[in-house]
Amino acid sequence: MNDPRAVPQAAADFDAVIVGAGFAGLYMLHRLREAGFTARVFEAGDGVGGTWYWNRYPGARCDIESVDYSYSFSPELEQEWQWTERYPRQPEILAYLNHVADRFDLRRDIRLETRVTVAHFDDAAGVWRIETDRGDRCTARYCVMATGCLSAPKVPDLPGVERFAGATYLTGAWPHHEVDFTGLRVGVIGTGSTAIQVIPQVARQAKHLTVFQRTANFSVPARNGPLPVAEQQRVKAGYRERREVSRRSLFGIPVAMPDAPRRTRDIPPAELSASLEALWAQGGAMSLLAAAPDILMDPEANARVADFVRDKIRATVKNPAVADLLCPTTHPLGTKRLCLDTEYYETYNRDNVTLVDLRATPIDTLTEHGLRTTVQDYPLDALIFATGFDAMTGALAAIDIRGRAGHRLRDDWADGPHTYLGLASAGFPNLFLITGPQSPSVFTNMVASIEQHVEWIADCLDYLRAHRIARIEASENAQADWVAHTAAIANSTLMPQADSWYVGANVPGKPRVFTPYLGGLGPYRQRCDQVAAQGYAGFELTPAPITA
Ligand code: NA7
Repeated sequence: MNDPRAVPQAAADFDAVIVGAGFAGLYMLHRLREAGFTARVFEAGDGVGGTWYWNRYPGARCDIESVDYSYSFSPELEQEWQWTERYPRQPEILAYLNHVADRFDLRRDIRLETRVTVAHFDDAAGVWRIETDRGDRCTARYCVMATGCLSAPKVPDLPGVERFAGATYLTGAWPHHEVDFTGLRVGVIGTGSTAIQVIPQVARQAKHLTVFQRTANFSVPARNGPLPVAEQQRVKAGYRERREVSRRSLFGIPVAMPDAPRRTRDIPPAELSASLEALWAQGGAMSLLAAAPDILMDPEANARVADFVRDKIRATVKNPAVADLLCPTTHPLGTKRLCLDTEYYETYNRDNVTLVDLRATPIDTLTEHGLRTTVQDYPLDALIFATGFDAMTGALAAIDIRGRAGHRLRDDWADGPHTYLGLASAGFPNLFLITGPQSPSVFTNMVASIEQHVEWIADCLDYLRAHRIARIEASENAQADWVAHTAAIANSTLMPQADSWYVGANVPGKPRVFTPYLGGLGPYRQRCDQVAAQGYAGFELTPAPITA
């Protein structure tokens, strides 16, 4: 007898369309093909790599160590690839991803220079209808958004920008050729993670560099350097265990979850200072955060570490007035992304670098010859916008996504994203998000989070095929509970206090919602596994009709 709940399932061009060919899209394609599904990837860039394709600015580097910021799914890949530095540079990560595309023969299913503009769910046929800016039209049973969390760059709407006669650069869409700033007067707008990488590099080349700072940020030295072969071999010998610790950890790095975290206020001041000094000397942002386990919960704990970093800034920057400006005062440490740098603060000791405080003297306009604040003209030959991204939702909002009964994702999310586990959204059957809003994503090593999502999605599609399920859709109730749970965790921390891109504060008009899931990758993985083990609890599954 036919199941009365059964829904149509017309033939489709592909089992899945995947949007984006960065870390997420490449692995999703590989995993689906391995499981016997057909898939097509559409990628806007003319090469694979996602974030690492676009962000080619000088100094671009990952803030997670190379040996961890890499795929774990293939032990052979793990063993054969050689990293050269503790923290990988953009060209090296891009080369790695190109190697992955070749090694797993992924390119034949990837269409480059093709941006997905439309993804509509056809209720009657039970397929997604996809359109691209090249006029492609195709259907797929599933649509997987591998669009990235930081992939929609944001240029501020500054008056006079069209008048500026010099060259302008956007860090998130950097030219593919080398840019030479030798002999030029260069301006950088922004002092986030990106600017903190770009500024020391450009300062070495430019005749003069003017940094326009609106908000000072906390930054920790990377202590980057070559990765000795012996050290890499040691990691490779113990990779399985290292990866396992990362998979169960809070941040997706090989630091085990503490059994009974100590409160910072219980740590004697001398012991805390000694451990902070040691971590500062060793370098790395995540480990500094781990030094005070309640740093994101307890204002007093936070202040102790923040004071330590401010003291370091003052000890490094020779001009006390400049040092003062560089000391963050607007937010607790870690509530904006804690930056990782190489000689960032030292750069302000150079004679050819000027720091401008945009809070005291805001930008008035760009002119033909430079930038004018409310008090002064700064002549510039080139201007770099290191002004960030419409994070977490920007790339999804740029696509016309419509689900069941014409639901528009943009409308449904007008008051902030609504997802179940950051993987799916009610009203959008057979649509999956990789590292979507309300998943751990940017609060972890992205590659570890991507692998967890990709594997969960691939297993899910396998289950649906085996059980002849035509549609999977997040239930409204499960979604509401998940959104509330995500918000409750965020609100129990200091995180929402900062005007960060985590809350969308950097995009005028964006609803203020704390978007990443802060419960940690390990616990989140357990929850996702539990959902799957319970036959996809919290999802509505609709069978396909039995055909003779
Ligand atoms: P961020 O962290 O969003 O930083 C952007 C910077 O640009 C930040 O200092 C902003 O100041 C500044 N900004 C943005 N708009 C303006 C205007 N209109 N005027 C002056 N200054 C402005 O982006 P990043 O690219 O550095 O880093 C994003 C993530 O990529 C990073 O966290 C890593 O995860 C990788 P504000 O703080 O808003 O006052």
